[in-house]
Amino acid sequence: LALENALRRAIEEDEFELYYQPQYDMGTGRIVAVEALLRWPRPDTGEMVMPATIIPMCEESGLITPLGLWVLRRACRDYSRWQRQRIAPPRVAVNISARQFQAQDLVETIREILQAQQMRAAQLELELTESVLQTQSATEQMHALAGLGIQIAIDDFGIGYSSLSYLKHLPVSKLKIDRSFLRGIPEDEDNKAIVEAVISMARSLKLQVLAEGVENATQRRYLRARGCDQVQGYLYSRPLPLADIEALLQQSD
Ligand code: G
Ligand code: G
Ligand code: NA
Ligand code: MN
Repeated sequence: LALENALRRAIEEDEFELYYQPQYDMGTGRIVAVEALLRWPRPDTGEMVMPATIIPMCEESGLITPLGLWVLRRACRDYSRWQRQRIAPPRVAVNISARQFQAQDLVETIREILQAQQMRAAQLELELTESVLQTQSATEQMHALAGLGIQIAIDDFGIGYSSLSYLKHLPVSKLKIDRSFLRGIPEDEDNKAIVEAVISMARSLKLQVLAEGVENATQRRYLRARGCDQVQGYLYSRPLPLADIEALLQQSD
């Protein structure tokens, strides 16, 4: 409860920050998107609180609604700034939690934010986990978002339990292979089988595929040889605070 109260105050006091991690096209080497990642530098302890702590607590308490809104607004505001500076990558990616996705007014809220920031829908990508995809209303909401032109990526792909057939019926543009499957690549036979299966399935379904958690050149060579489209990970860049991602975008221009 102490943490919950502190989080509530953190929203009011505007204490959260977004870090950004770039996603690269393997063919061109260019940045195709940056993913917004939530951080809370706690003023009282000096600790950097991570999403794994923040998000579950906010989902339980309902704080995810104002926090999720803050994240969307901030990410789009930053993107709009990059457009004015002429350093904007093709897209900004924002994580949406399951509970946040259930809100009935999400589509309208996103439409208003895009309009306020003069962003095209195609410049926003939402990262949803498989757990979001289970219900009829979620399916309708995804179609409404995709209808606006928003890109939808499935995050942490492979760790959920959902059947794969749903992918055929949903307006998804990208699969993000969960970083746990990159561990031990290419020696780990099980992970190798999973990564290759996802890449091949993505190709059959005409989806983009991105590998998360790429940490070394061996993994990079392996992924390139298997036809993975995009990569994200410490080999390329850690998640960076605003000033640092802006410097990186400037250099990559
Ligand atoms: O930044 P870090 O790698 O610790 O993030 C861990 C997880 O938290 C990631 O899988 C990411 O999807 C999730 N996450 C990060 N930022 C946000 C956010 O703003 N909202 C939601 N719902 N999840 C986030
Ligand atoms: O899947 P999710 O959206 O949670 O992924 C983003 C998280 O993964 C961030 O918290 C980020 O700090 C972390 N991350 C990003 N790149 C790497 C990497 O190369 N290795 C590891 N171990 N974690 C990474
Ligand atoms: Na994510
Ligand atoms: Mn992920």
